[in-house]
Amino acid sequence: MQEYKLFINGEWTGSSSGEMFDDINPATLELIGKLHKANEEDVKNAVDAAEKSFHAWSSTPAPQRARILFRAARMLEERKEELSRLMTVEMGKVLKEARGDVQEAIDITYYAAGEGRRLKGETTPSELPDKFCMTIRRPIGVVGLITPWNFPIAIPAWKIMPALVAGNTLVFKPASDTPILSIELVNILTEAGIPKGVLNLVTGEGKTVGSEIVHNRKVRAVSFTGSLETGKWILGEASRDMKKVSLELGGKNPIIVMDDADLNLAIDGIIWGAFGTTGQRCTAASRVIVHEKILPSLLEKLIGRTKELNVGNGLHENIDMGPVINESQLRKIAKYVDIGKKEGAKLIMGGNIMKPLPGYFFEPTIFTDVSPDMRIAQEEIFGPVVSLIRARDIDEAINIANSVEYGLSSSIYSGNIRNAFKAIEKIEAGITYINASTIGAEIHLPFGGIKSTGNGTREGGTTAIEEFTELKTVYFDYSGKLQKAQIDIG
Ligand code: UN1
Repeated sequence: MQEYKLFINGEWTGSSSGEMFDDINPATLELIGKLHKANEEDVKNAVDAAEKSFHAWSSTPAPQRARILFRAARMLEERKEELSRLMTVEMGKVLKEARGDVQEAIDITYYAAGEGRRLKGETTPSELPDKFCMTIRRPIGVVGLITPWNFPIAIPAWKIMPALVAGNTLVFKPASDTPILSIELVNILTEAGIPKGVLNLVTGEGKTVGSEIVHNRKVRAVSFTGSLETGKWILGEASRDMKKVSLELGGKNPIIVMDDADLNLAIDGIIWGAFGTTGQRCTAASRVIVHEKILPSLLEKLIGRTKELNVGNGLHENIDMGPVINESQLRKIAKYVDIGKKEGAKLIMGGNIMKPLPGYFFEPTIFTDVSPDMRIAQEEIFGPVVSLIRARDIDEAINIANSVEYGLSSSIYSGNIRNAFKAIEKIEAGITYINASTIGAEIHLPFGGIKSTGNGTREGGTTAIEEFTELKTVYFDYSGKLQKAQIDIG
């Protein structure tokens, strides 16, 4: 069985505890690798290595840093199919989606590399003569990255690539359910030429590895994608040291379907948003808010289409929906189905763990008669469960959409421009799709949410550069005399 070590200061290193943990294929329950379990001491070593390498890396011209990323992007492209297969084996998502995940990593790597020749600040006039004003971008320093398992290579790449091109050095903790893909990513970046100490990888538990990253005084920023509960804890702890924190947390994303919608198009979007990636996206469509006039016909079509979904091992090309990631997620989903039934929602399809299959499979599940305040309509389930909620008109639909604590993605299906613009303006979310599902964000646009979904940062696009840089304001006075702003004028 292959063993995977930690990557500290350019060396693959055994953990100081000597402990290991297993990486399991969620579709077959086969062991696919053994990982070294880092402890606090390992993280300290990784942070020290990142700190030592910061001066040289941040002094390297950004276009030169970017050349390494361009090389890494080409290597990712060459290895796309192999990495995609590995992803399906390690994480369970179907092969087509795994290819999309790797493609997203390729795209963000090229995009971030392009930023090496931009990293723009701005220039502006001064209120005084012979004085020049501008802003420049500086790296933050040692940055801690903590990533989830649902996008095993795309989300690490969203964070790593902009952080590197901006000149930061990194301590990266991947999710314990999908560490091997992260190790492959680190291998690629190292082979592409990232110098030793600049990118360090520590695998292990949140309560030791994650906690040390969050508490270590030398770490100046933490970027985390994961649960609301962990995000709140990180924000509380890290802010005591005034660390810069960026959080991408949960979602309870609605699709509104109005009575003037193209119903077949809406059904396509619901199926894709609710059951794509087995519902395990923070952008997953877990609520469908339907105009009451079309509810019966929508339901009939939705049931028909859901019945056609093939659930199984995502390595087979005919499979539409793979397993969930692990046993505790499986139990959590089953628990929410029970909660929904007890709350009085009507379970009309699915609701069960698929026992005959060896892996962690759950049936595509549909609830109707869901009222907006039920727990299944409020809390993130992160599985293939969708709740249908009735609405009388657009205003009620938008009120229901906004009645949750999250605000990541949202969608409306309607042929009416007024409905679409109302949704654009009034839905409380970081992302709104018109006549498209809630998932499938493109990497060159800002990604993130409002309310409990995050703390205001956005990943993707140039906003990712903002996440990983500090602005410095520069005043350059070439008058040769003391000039007093706000005093010498006016
Ligand atoms: C996530 O689920 O954490 O838009 C991010 C999407 C993906 C990103 C999801 N590209 O669905």
